[in-house]
Amino acid sequence: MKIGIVCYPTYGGSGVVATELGLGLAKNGHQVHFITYQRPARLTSFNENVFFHEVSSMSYPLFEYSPYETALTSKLVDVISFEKLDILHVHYAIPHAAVAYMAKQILASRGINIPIVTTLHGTDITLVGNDKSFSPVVEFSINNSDGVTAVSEYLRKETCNLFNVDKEIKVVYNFIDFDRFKKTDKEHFKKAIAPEGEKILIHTSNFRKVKRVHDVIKVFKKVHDQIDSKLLLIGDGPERQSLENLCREMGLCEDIRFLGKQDAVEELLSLADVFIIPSANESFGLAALEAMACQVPVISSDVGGLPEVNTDGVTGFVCKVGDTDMMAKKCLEILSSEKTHNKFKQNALARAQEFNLDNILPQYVTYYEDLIAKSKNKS
Ligand code: GMT
Repeated sequence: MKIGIVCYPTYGGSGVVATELGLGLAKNGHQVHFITYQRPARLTSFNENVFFHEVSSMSYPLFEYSPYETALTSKLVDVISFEKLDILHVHYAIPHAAVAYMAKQILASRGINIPIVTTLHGTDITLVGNDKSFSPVVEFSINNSDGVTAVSEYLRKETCNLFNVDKEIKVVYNFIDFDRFKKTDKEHFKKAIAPEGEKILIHTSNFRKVKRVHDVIKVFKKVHDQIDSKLLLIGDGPERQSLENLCREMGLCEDIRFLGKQDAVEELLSLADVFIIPSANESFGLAALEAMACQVPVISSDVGGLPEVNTDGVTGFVCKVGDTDMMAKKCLEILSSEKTHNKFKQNALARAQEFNLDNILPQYVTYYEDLIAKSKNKS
């Protein structure tokens, strides 16, 4: 198949999923065309089946905001007709699903029929998409996509609750590429970070409010009061300064390291003993799955799709949002003995294996094939 993928090229979850999916499809012999404003962050090496089409738009003094949607639509029309793509898969509804709809209409006027798949990732429905400045467009473009997928059962239900949806939404879970995400021996790193054998807690995110990273520090403080430990904070975002201030106020700067955005997250996850994700909302929690694949048990909140990934009492623990006492208690429980810790590590890995790319990728391929067949029958 010739597949077009539209996504945000950033480090964020939806861009990562879109890129890893494209790379997986390319590995399986499909031709994949990424169409976005920058080379996706995880698209780092050459692959003969992968193409990147950069969207650029002209600047003009009249434009206070550059009309990216118009430029992306034009690029889609151009790439789809020239490359003769079979299907277009857009990740994150805003603005991609509406842009895809527009491109489809223009192409139809030229006698080209292409099915569109929209994958909903979370905030495009819950936090942003639900705002009335976007919701009519989101609702329309969901209903006018040929196929719609959501990354968790929670997100599927929430989409149906928040919008008037007349489309069947298929749940296709986020996945993990075990060629990359696996525990590796990084003893020298571990010695540098925790020279006295301290336990290592870890968190990765975009440091937005919804991630509640302050809770991570509060949990760490309670754990640190009981056992020698270090905290690694990976990522960056709007809450960073306020988080650094909290570390100073709590006198924890010696034991908390802000590592910024990292490419080789799996190497740092390999050092960690417990992963903390206390989000106020999370449609899936890919970061938790990546940790589990590296054998790191997870302390998560109980919102959104997190309980679909992290099984309470098995792969870690699921606690109420904001209940940092319970999160710390459960963290200490996991770390209470090597035997208990090992059991959680093995369970985390076993659960992560259920989300292996090799199991999820065929679900997308079959879905594409069905939509292509349906759209051929229509024309
Ligand atoms: O909030 C993020 O982590 C970024 C955001 C995005 O849209 O890029 O992530 C969302 O999509 C990920 C991939 O499907 C999910 O694993 C995240 O749970 C989801 N984030 C939220 O729902 C807050």
